[in-house]
Amino acid sequence: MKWIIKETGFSPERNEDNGNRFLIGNGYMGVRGTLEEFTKEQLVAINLSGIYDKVGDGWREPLNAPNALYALLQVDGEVFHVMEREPGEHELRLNFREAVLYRRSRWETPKGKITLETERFADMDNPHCLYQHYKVTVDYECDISITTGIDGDVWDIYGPHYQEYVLKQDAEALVAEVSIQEKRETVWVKEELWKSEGKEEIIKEDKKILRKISCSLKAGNIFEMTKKVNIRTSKDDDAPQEESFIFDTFIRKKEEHLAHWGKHWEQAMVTIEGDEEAMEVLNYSLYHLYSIAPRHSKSLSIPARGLSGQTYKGAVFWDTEMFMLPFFLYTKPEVAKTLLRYRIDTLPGALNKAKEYGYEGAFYAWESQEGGFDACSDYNVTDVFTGRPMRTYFRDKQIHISAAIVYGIMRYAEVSGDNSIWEEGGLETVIECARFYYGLLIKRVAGDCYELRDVIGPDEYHERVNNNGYTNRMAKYTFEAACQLLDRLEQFDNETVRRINDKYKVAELKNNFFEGAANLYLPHPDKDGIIEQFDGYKKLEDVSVETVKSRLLHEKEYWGGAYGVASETKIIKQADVVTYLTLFAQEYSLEVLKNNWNYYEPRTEHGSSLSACMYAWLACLCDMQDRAYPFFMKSAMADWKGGGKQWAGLVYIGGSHPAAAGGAYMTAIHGFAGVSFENGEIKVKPKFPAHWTKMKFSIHFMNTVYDIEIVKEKDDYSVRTLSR
Ligand code: IFM
Repeated sequence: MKWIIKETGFSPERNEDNGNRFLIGNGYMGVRGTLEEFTKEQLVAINLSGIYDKVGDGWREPLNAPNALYALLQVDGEVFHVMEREPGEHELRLNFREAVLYRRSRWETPKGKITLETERFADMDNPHCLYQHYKVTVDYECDISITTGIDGDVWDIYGPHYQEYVLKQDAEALVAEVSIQEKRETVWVKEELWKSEGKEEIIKEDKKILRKISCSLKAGNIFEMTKKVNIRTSKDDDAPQEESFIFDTFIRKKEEHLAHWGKHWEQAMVTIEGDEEAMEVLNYSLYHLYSIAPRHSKSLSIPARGLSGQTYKGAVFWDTEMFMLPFFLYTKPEVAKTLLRYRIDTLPGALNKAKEYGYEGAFYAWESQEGGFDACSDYNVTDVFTGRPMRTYFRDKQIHISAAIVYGIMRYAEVSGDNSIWEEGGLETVIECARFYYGLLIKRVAGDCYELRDVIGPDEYHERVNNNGYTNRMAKYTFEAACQLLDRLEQFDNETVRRINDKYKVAELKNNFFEGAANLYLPHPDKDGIIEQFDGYKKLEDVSVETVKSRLLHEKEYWGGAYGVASETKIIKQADVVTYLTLFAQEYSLEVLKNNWNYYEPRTEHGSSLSACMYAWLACLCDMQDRAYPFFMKSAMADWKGGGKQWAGLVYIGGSHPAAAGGAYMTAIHGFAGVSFENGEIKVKPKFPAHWTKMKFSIHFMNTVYDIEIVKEKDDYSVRTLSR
């Protein structure tokens, strides 16, 4: 495998996608794969994890740090900026084994050639640091200058967030200290630079502090500079690591960085023989996940668009627990725990949200920011026709979010065997989520079962529906999980038992949850084996995705909500019943699984990047690997290819797609490799696509690392599972 994603030739229309495709990061920050001379117009962003700000009536969103990687080249007084002077040769190349982004641009001038080569990486050992190498080669005698330093005029969607700028030169370093509005937090950026030669002039502008480095080069000469960028915020509580930045720091840091990633891949790489392309795009997906993993914190999660910008308000959705978690759980369980601790620590936010609606228990934020604050607005989409906010019900009605957190915690305990999660508040989290669903159960006078009415399932195009199968089954799962934990309460440590007994009437809760689980209505397969997505779905207009699309009056029009083109039809946004059946496949016959896949797939727009992987995984469970494969590839290529949906109405939703990356991993491990965990054991029942001959990967299970190798010979598989 080459471990390379590259783009050859410069096309300005690719700038936006390339920002996502060539992203580097270390969990503390994500650096969009934009070019050195770019500014906010080309969506440059050093997106910071876990720090948010709100300006006026705008949406609260995460911060982009001042950009200290900025550098603009001039030769003999003329600007060499790709947008103004197209390079004859241009290549962006991300080596995702190394996690280093390389750029090479060459301009031909009447006098000769100018070549610019850069590389950058985000330090994996010190999450505050970024490194950059910048090299100019000329083949004729000329004067060059590089204007470089800190560009504090950052890209914001709902900014500007920085209120006060303190820009200074401190010893040799340039420093920008910017204070943000909402809570008067501060972001500091320090740029230290080593250069091969040249004189320097400091330029201070409103929001920028730059140095213009000038020198004369002879034909064949090279100018080089390396940079260390240090970013801290007032939220950081770790001690700064003071280290002088000298000539060979970049080289040494790069070696350490490569060693770190080398170790990571020993654990995380998935080898696929017989399909180089699939192996490449899958591991590229894993690169994205690891680049945004919050390893520097004990309690932090991953936003739906990773660290690629401020889209979706930098908020955490169910994407993390349902799609990204397995990768971390099987390869870096400590990161999985960090993600779940974020949910446990934001339980107070979920309890408050429930109270706000007059509910019991924990209603987690649909779009979670710091402290579990729900960033989801009641008007979350802007209408393309009127420019007005549209009332949407994601925040109020997407109640399946709380069950996703329970699902994540249960999976963590089951796979890691780490019971400390219960002592740390996992138990209360599950109980409060179960209390939430219990309080929402509705029983009709004449009926004999409980219902969950007025909800939104994973398919967001149909709002305020009754008895969404996925939601009901996940609520039942939550009751079952809570019952199971309360049943074995006495096995937990004394302190946990005491805490729970002090807080709750355990016997009563057990009764309630048992009753909830036993009586909650679940839609049964009809005579054709189809599970109705929600009450009344079958009566909706049965048209094709293309027909619905043809009814759009505007390309950015939102398909769902009260007047959306899909709302009165059977066309759904993303896997819904299919997600339900994937997670609970063992409860249904193969025929039911297949019938639903065949029924819902043509009715699914796949308008969310979360959709394809569920179709892929369920297809594997239905022994339809050939049908699974294109969906798997779609999921794994969400960022490799780019071109995903950019707009929901007039709201920008572009960025990277970590849930699709995690979904591709789940499909590979659970679908094609057929891994499951039963009674404390790993079971492997492979179902390869026709051309795959071998898979190799490692999995953490119950505190042990297992190396799994599956070889396909003719129609037979041999499986070798070795514990390390
Ligand atoms: O969580 C998803 C949701 O299911 C569909 N809309 C986008 C969200 C963030 O990825």
